[in-house]
Amino acid sequence: MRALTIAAAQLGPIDRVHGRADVVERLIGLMRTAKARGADLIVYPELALTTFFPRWYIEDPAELDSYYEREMPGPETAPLFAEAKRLSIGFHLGYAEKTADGHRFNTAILVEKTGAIVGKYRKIHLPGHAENEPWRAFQHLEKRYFEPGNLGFRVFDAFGGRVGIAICNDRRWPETYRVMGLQGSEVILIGFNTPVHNPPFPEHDRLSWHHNSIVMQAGAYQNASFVVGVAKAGIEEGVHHMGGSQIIAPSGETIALATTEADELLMSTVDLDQCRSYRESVFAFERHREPDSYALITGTKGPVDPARAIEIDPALDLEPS
Ligand code: CDT
Repeated sequence: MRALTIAAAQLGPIDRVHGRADVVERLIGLMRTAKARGADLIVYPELALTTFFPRWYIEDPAELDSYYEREMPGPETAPLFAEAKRLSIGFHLGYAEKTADGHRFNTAILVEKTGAIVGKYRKIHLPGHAENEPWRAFQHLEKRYFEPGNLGFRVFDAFGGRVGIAICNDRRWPETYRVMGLQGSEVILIGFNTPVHNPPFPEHDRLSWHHNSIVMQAGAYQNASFVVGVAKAGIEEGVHHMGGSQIIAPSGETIALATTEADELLMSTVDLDQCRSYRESVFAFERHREPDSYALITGTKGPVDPARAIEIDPALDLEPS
């Protein structure tokens, strides 16, 4: 048995008036409660330090810049690192990153119980659009405000296991999980901010919770990993963000589920050895995968017509004997 006690720290809304110091204080409060309940690791959502600013078309560069962290820890986040070290608890934190050479990423870090950063991931699948679209009730300008991540889907040996990180929209893509599964992931941490309303296709709105669960449950099962999905939830600046935070076992079963759209801690003590029975049987990749038949997965970004598909994978044109 390799036990790991995980606290998924769903956050309720963070509005523009809430400064970093207030938010960090809130995160520290949740951290203390999680520690008191025995947590080894507390997982905060995507962009956990500010409101979800991609909902606005922001023309003032100084205002836009105010949402990004230039250093981690910085002056306002240092107390979170200090408290983690004092309590001996690890954490995962999502934030907007601006690098020294001016690149902007939607980033998450993994911090060990010592307060040392042991993992960093920059969001690869950026949803939404790059230009202002005033017909929408609200914008989703991640394609304007971030570059696609350049660190790949890495895993980190930490907390007695192998930990992967993905961010929000990444959870909808099977490739995200499989690349980490192929590196032996055991726990995949996913922070998210998901508006319930989908402006181009409002008929999907009622399915937000269903889609949130099925993608993470499938990712967990198919890759023999625990998945910890953590939302920023509730009505934030007038936009309803879904909750639906959950901890999922490698069986694909949800073992802890948020019941509110506010600050809420979901606790679960998991046995990382539970990954083995799936990894050694139905998902023993080394025995059962057939990568020679997956050429289209990396050979094209979008759909192709059959003639182009054959160019990428000539097996698609073989005459059956
Ligand atoms: N933050 C994020 O990636 N949210 C998206 C919203 C839908 S796309 C406009 C998501 O996939 O949950």
